[in-house]
Amino acid sequence: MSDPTYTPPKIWTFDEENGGKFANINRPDSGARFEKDLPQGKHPFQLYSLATPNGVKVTVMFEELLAKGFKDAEYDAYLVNIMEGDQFGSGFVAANPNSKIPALIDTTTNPPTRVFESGAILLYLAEKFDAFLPKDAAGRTETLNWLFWQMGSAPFLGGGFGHFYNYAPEKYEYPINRYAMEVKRQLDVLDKQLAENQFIAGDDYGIADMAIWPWYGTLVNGTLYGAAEFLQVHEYKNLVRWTEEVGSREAVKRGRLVNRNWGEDIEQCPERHSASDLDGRV
Ligand SMILES: N[C@@H](CCC(=O)N[C@@H](CS)C(=O)NCC(=O)O)C(=O)O
Repeated sequence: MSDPTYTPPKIWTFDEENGGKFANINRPDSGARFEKDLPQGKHPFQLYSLATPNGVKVTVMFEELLAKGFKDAEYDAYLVNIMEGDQFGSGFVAANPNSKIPALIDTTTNPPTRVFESGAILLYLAEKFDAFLPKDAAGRTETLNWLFWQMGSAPFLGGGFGHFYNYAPEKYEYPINRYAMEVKRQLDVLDKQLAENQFIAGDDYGIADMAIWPWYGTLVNGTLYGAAEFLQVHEYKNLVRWTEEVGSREAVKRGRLVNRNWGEDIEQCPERHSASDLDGRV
């Protein structure tokens, strides 16, 4: 497996054995693998997701909107078990042709609107409710700078560092070094930004914080990949301060539990159809 003399063949071919932990779901093609409609509840928004960092961004946004008093932000959240391949059912693929959680259907439009990619979902909801996104051009642009920074940067943290440090079948020095360096560089970018600003995009908490916290906040608080010591995250003092401040928000605590089907019983809320589904868990 870790043959240092490996020479790529002239043409790459698919070998299921090379998929590691994700061998049963990864394939080099896209599209539906089986027929299955998505369930649908009674609320305006239907979310199909899982409590991974990309999923949590959206459930935190919904909980923040509800906490702010937007009653029309009620949502049904259904569990998509990506390790069992739920994302390849025909209904899910119709909602997101990229077969990745989170996927959202806004049933208040005619026809219903599908929204996929967590950053697009945050922006869609922020615009729809006119919340968590500054109205002035400069503030809005700065928020979008950081929202898109997250979308471009987190794959190096997740698909790069997290994959090789945590999931790969063996530890390989070259990729772990490469991605640890890049992730530390990213942590330094955030730390410097947070030295000058209370929140990521300035004085106000918003969708940039919601996008970045589930990845970088959980890395810093030690709940992502168990890599806090390896990356010496305590050195990023401003990032630690922000991680604690954002993590202590009630809506963040609630959002983290939605579509979660692991951990202690009290931390699990695989489906959410009403606020009371989370009561007593936070
Ligand atoms: N850029 C996408 C990434 C979504 C993503 O990678 N989702 C993962 C879980 S965190 C997934 O659904 N993986 C299933 C698969 O790759 O088959 C977003 O932000 O929405």
